[in-house]
Amino acid sequence: KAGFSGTKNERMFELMDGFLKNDPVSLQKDILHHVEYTVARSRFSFDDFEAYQALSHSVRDRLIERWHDTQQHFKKKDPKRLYFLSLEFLMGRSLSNSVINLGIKDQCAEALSQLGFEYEVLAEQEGDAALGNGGLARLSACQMDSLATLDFPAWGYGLRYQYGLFRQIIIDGFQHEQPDYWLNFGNPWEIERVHVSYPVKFYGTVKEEIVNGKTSKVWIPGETVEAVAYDNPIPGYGTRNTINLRLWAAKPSEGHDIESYNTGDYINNIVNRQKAEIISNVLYPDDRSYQGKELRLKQQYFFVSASLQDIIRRFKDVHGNFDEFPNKVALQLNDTHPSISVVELMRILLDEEHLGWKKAWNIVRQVFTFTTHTVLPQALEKVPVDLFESVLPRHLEIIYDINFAFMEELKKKIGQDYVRMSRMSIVEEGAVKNIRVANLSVVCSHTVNGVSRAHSELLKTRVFTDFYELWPAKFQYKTNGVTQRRWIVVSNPSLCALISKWLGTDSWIRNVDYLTRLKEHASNPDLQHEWRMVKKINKMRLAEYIETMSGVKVSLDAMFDVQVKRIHEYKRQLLNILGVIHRYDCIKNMEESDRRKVVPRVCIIGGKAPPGYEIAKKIIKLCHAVAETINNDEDVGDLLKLVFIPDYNVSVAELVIPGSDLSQHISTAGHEASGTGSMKFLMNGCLLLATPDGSTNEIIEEIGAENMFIFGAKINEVPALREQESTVKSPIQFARVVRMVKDGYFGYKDYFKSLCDSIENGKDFYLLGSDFTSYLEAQEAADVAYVDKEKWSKMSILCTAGSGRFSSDRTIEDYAEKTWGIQPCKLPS
Ligand code: AZC
Repeated sequence: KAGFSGTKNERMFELMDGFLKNDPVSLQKDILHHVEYTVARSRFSFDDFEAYQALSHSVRDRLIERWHDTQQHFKKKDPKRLYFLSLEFLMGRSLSNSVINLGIKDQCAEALSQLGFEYEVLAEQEGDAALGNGGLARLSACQMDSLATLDFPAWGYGLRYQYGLFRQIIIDGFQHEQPDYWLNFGNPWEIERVHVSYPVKFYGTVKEEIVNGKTSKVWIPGETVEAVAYDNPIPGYGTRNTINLRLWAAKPSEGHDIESYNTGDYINNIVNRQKAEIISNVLYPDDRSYQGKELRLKQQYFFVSASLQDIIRRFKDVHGNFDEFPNKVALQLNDTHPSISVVELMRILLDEEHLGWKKAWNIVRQVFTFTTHTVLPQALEKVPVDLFESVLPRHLEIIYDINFAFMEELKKKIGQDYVRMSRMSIVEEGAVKNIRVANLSVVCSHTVNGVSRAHSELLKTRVFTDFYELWPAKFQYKTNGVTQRRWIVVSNPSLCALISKWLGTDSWIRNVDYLTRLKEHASNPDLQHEWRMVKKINKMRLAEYIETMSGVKVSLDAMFDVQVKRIHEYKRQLLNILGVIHRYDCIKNMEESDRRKVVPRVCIIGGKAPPGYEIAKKIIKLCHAVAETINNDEDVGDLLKLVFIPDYNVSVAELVIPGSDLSQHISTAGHEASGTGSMKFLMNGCLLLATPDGSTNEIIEEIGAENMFIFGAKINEVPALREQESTVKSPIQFARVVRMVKDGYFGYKDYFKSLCDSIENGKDFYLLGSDFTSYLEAQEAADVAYVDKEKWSKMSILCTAGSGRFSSDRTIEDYAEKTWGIQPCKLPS
């Protein structure tokens, strides 16, 4: 431009015409540009999907600008960074979330409408990024949103699976799994970084070498695989800060076994090379049992090794030695899955940086923090020593050394208590020798977090008792939270508008404490009326969806009673179904005059069963069998419907949760570490019918038991009840409904036999029988409350008003302060 006299950088910025603009016309230009040049369709003819792609690229361009500035800013300020290591992230859709966080939804909608497209229709085109199983993985996604929004200098690291969580299809009531090849139609939200790649080694042998007069270990790998970075920008809300989720994909390594090419079998060698990609191919679809799988161990090490190389490279760009490492780096272990990273960091510091044991160990113990998400013993990972030795021979040596040092330390503290020492050892002796990954994580982390207060108590008293006695200060908890951006603003726009109207501000989207002010209006008939209207809109959407998916027409006057989550015995979907059978049985046996008093219900169940979990799959089939009977029974009509929503995932949740009146969180007390579904329902003003498990106790504190329907044994009552279980007869109603299933009332008599056996007297581990009576009472209380519209509306408003404590913003602030020691690092606006 004439008269230009700035620096080269300024000149370039000027040539770019500054930052992209967000007015509808600029957006239109960008969309058309991407239609033509990125999607390569004619601007005169493109369909909804192509418009979605072009829109996404336009939004992504804006994310990239912010991403660059954020990274530049972090680089300049060099704050302590948090690295969030997780094998699973359940991100769902990105478009709807990005336009909200960038504050450009309305502009996009306007731009599109002038081009003849509807924003909502385009947003529906996007498939879910389902790189995770359930609660743990969705929690990671919510926490990334909060980290970005609160301006924390954070990075997420994970695996870029080619196949996400399987798609559930239902044929004749049975679950079938179909691969989720989610990248089939491209993924506009990721940026492939071909120049960011690291070699990851496996197998081979370890030998000793003399380096600078000292003996050093050298690992000669048997296989090398390349990890290539794919970056996924995560925008904050109401800030320009945009952080990164870096996912690794496995590619054959250039240096891979060159020798073998000289053998002449060219084609076969290429095929073998290609096998490297298997590592990041597929997500394990059961997050509770994966003992002893070689591929699983390789996945874990692969993503951890690449991440640490990346983190250390970034650190070394600025720092000449490792003294500052603990002041600049916090490494968060999301469950035990990334825990091999403690050993990998030790290996790097010892064998590559030659720091010496004491110094290396001192660093490792200052940087790692560990959060566990379960109490189920089968989810505490163990890896057979043989497997470890073959895949990661040097790491096994280091684990033995860590364990030796730990045992020595222990001996000094507790004396020669060998029984206790063997319980705490990282190496489990026995017929098959195992590495106890949970023990490794506890020993090497400076803080161990539970995900609710109750969970933390269980960790102290049942799971890690010995460790708690040894290091009480290490044990903390951070009650989980979910992001109100996705779970209200994105998924429930009508409620979002209503809340902002009544609060006179939308500040609650960033500062959720504002929500409590809704309490003042909870009894206001005008708000109550508008609140019910919003619920009705959402119920209509859900009813339409149900009809499309299952062909069942449901009445909007009925109470929508929902249980959606992974299917597991401890979550007790079976209790729910038996409750529905009881309700059905009662209606069938009623006089016509009494039927008029029944509160109509639509019972909705959804969730995936792990493919190898037989009982869980039977529960799904039972749900369909019972639904078939009930939904076709003219005696019952609209008084009761049962529907199963197939392929439950994040985007289905966004539809289901806002449309629910009541939601069930009915795990056997002491089994749900926290539960986060309950928090999403709470935010959307759905009443909870729940057991006092996980975070429920904290929800009770916040909104009062009188605004919920709580039932069932308490955590500390469960062990005794289990012991008595075989001697106490289960209630008569329970025996009756189980008998109906057993006798083949719903068909498939033989198929359901083992399911019924699993809850028979003496075998009812999850205490369905023992909790059944109080469950029915809670359901009755919900019926009574539902009839009183004013009361119900007030309770519903109080749920939303009390949900602020369960925002992931609160959780993340707590982690930042008490666990990670990080500070916000905000881009100037
Ligand atoms: C889940 C817990 O089951 C759930 O209670 C918790 O709310 C959630 O994590 C987030 O902390 N756990 C998992 O999804 N998976 C494992 C392996 O625990």
